[in-house]
Amino acid sequence: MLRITALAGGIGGARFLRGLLRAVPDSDVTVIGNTADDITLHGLHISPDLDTVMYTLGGGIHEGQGWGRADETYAVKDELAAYGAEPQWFGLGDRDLATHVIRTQMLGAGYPLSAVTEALCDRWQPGVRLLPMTDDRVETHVVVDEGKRPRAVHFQEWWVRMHAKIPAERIVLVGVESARPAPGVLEAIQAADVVLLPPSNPVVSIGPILAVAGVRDAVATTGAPVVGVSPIISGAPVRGMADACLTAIGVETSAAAVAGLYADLLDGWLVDTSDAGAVPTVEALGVRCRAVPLLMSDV
Ligand code: FO1
Repeated sequence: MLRITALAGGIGGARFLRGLLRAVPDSDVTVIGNTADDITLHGLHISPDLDTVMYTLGGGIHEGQGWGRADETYAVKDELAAYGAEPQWFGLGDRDLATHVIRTQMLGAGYPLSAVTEALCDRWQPGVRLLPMTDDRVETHVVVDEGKRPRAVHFQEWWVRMHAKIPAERIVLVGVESARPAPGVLEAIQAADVVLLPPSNPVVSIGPILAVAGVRDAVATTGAPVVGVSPIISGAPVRGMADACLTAIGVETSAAAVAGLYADLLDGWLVDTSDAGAVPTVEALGVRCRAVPLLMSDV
């Protein structure tokens, strides 16, 4: 039984994992999910990246969006808007709300996020063990300067309301200094036969997971091969706004530059055939590199 451990964020990571499970159906896959996108809205704790993995692998995802539920309705959202409840820029569907109600109830009863995630996955049966990177609170905030003076906004506001159009002066992982890996996270990396970095956002998805104490070291010292898949194809993100995030940390938006972010961890890096020119650059980092078709158009 091949033991695979993958660090994953949202849409790109979830879609890659869906293909992975088809490609190696009899493997034992553990997914360490990003929780720095988490946000509390209308009193509810929302975990976008965990939910995208859970819904995508569990068969409930809104396929076109890559987040939220299929066959969704927005009656509650409309009612909240009728009351003038803010914010209105984050679309919470009626079906999706049930997930956040359960999560908030269980967190309020004292269960850690890892136990909550296990309970939610008991319904969805995603076919992987989904672990939050930490049970502690970590939130990505973005410092933007809209002319008056710099201010920090939650990542979701920058991503969803501002469409990452206002440059991020800085991206800050609030709380990461005191965050500990969730139960099973380090063990899953150390016990893996292979560790994968799917094509998730390197700055706001994979980055926060690696920033949790002990995780980067565990990946760096695991005996298993560590292989990553470029989220950048032909110099651009496939979807999402990883380019705006990479620019914020002064990194070029290219398959080779992202490999450079993980060079100390990687044994292998896959770039798209359109980026075959990057292979020598990546191999010069001491990372084996192959150019293969990376664009995921179906399962
Ligand atoms: N993304 C949007 O662009 N607009 C939304 O209104 C929105 C709502 C939303 C609700 C629940 C959820 O789990 C995710 C949601 N997302 C929305 C996506 C979210 O911003 C991203 O999935 C991640 O945080 C970035 O990968």
